[in-house]
Amino acid sequence: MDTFSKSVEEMSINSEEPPQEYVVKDCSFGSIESSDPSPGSIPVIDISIFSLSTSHDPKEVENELEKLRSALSSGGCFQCCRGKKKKKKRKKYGQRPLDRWSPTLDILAQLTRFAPIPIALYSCNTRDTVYVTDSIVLPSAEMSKSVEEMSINSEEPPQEYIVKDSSFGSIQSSDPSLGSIPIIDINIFSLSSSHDSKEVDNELEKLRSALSSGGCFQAIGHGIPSSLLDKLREVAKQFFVLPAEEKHKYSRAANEVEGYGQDRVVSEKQILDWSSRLSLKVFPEDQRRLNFWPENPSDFKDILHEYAVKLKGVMDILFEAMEKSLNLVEGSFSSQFGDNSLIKARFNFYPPCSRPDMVLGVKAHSDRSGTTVLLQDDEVGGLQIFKDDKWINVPVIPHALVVNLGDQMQIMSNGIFKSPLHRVLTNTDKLRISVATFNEPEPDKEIGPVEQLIDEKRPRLYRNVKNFAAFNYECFQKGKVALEEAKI
Ligand SMILES: O=C(O)CCC(=O)C(=O)O
Repeated sequence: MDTFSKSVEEMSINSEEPPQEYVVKDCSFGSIESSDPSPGSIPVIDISIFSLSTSHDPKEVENELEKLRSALSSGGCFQCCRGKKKKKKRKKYGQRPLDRWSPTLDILAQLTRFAPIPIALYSCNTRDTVYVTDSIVLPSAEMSKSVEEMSINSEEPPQEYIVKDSSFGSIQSSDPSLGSIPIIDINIFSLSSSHDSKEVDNELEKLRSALSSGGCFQAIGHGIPSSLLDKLREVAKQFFVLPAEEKHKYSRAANEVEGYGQDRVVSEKQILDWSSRLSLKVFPEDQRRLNFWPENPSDFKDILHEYAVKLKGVMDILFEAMEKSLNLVEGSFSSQFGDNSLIKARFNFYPPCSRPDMVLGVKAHSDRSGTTVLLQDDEVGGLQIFKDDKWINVPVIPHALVVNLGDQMQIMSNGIFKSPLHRVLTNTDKLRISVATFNEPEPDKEIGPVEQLIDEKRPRLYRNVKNFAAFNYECFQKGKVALEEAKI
């Protein structure tokens, strides 16, 4: 249509009557005239009060926090200002250029670092109005403290950390029997090893059995030098014990996964983990966001890089062995990950906690990855795997790597391999460090059960899924389990 192809700018300049296509006929949200013109329906909040560097009294901060909570949980929208409005003539809030607001926006990002929903900042039509696309869970006064701070002051964990009940048994319900997690010498699977085929077959059978029962084993003979593993734990510890301001240089933004921070809050009922984390993408190498890689300690980057390269080799050996253990065609699993599969590292820091009977370092979960390889603390245990309906301690073997499968391998193996539930306990006097690395397929690749593993006796259990990470996140927010939702 002729008029339709004109731009709104053109029509406006000529003061033309808007064509039919622009005319709002009816709307389930009320007519255009039915708006409330009263000013003040959109709250104005002075967010400078939340800045760490201000010296407002706690009552003032609490009032403004309450105003913020109320604004976001009613309209989901507010206008922010910074400091008290001065009497003398100055520009209105809404007319400042957005770049002058960036410190304000930083404060807001800090404040809402628990928010799962990206905060959209609109600078054109709504001018500097900060608009939150959905209700967010705001940190209570206690929640905004880090677990490190609370641990140093031996504070009682706030309610948000207390595990109330669990369908998988209470915190105390663990079985301390050691040795139930198999130990596998993966050197036997490497091409350069000179083991006879009987030995290889025995170890492959052990691998198949471990992965199809508990979904977890401890790998020895992986070839990564013990000195490198020790250094990795050491730089992790050096980073986490830095002052808060230093660590906050690497803080994860509200809508991001990478960076330093605590548990991401995605639902109001979520029980928080007594741990801090630093999450970094290590492969593909060109997707590394080095601004999140700590400068301090100075050898952090090199040590992580060296570990990651060696670990990639270990993961390749594991894929091949897993395929062989099920008599699959070579590449049945690995090809589903793609040439640019992801490896993400998560450094976990668990400070001592005064209530290990009521608080978990990490709540029970299965990993959404394909395969997870975990370097445990060399002294302090805490990791437990849910196997045969009970929680089993994973013993500390200082230079072994704990391998546990993730949900995507359970799907690819058509349910033969298991992605185990696991959790981490806290303790009263020792801090614990671990480094988990997650291998995931390229997000655009569709994954699904390997055809060779589908037959009449074992029909296809799962449908094909693309971008499992996003699917998993969506399910979690709705209180659903991704593996269940992927079932046919
Ligand atoms: O710290 C551990 O032992 C386990 C960590 C873990 O489960 C995770 O990072 O997902």
